[in-house]
Amino acid sequence: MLTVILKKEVEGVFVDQFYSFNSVLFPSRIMNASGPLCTWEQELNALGESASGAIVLKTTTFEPRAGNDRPKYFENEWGSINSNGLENLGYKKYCELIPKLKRFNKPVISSLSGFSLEEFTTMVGALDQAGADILEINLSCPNIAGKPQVAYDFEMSEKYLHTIRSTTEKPLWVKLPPYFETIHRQEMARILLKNEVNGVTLINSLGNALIVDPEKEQAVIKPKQGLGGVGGKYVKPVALGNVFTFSQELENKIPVIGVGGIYTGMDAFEFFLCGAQLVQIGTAYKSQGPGIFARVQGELNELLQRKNYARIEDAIGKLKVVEGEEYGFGA
Ligand code: RRO
Repeated sequence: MLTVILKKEVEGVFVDQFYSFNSVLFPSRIMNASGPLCTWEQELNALGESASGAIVLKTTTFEPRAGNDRPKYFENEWGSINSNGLENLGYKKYCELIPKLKRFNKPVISSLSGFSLEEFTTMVGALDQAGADILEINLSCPNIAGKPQVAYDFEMSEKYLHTIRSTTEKPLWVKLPPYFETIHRQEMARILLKNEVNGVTLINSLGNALIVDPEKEQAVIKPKQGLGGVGGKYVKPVALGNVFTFSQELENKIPVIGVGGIYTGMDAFEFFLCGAQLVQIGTAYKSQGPGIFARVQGELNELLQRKNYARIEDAIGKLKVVEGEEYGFGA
């Protein structure tokens, strides 16, 4: 097995208008999150034509899936809830699409989730062969009834990642759910380091949450009695906390990809301050479409200029601790 060696000094370097991560060149640090508007060929082409720094595909499964019953998506001013249920074309179809997506000259990141370890390894082998630049192992889909998220089972996560790592030389990212205890973040960071993963995407939606319509006195989505994964503004502080702790625990050996509540350049900046090297946009991309990537990039550039940062690298991981009493009682 060839181990992709991550050296702090080569990660995130800006080379000829591209950022290099895992020896893969990204035209921007801002891209779509796996989930919204990245299932069908037309949506993937639109991402290719947009300013998104990569084309991240909807999590694929072994077999094609129609997903859960509708209505399975709802959005309000604070964010979204989904119970998509892994609606996707199945990995064989994505293996056909990936070579075509290479014409856009940006990384093609294939997200996948197996219902068994064998399904994972078969798909990893095929998507690697098809030309995916990075494989994002989704251990955190919250919406399959009776299938708990693998990432909340540390023993199983370790077993899965160990085996998957030995089946491919391609960069492996792992998509994780939010963790709420420091010790859980530390334990998962240890597993990621031990199994030589190359990126960690934080966070998936906040699982098994509920949004209620008080007028109709009912849940806003249908599957699983209305329970689903929440994203958007609702989850940004949870995402930032996870990004911050994981960045510290991983000591820059594994880049963190931040996701959860990015609507503006300022939101993206907060993720970079907390240690994210790259960021992804989910809920806001779904409601605003592919134009969002250029807008957020433009806002970030303006913000950096206003704050006298020559480049975003200078702000990454630079979150300060509070000194004095600026945020004390009465502030
Ligand atoms: O398809 C989904 O229901 C879904 C997935 Br795979 C995921 O990873 N996260 C999410 O919020 N929804």
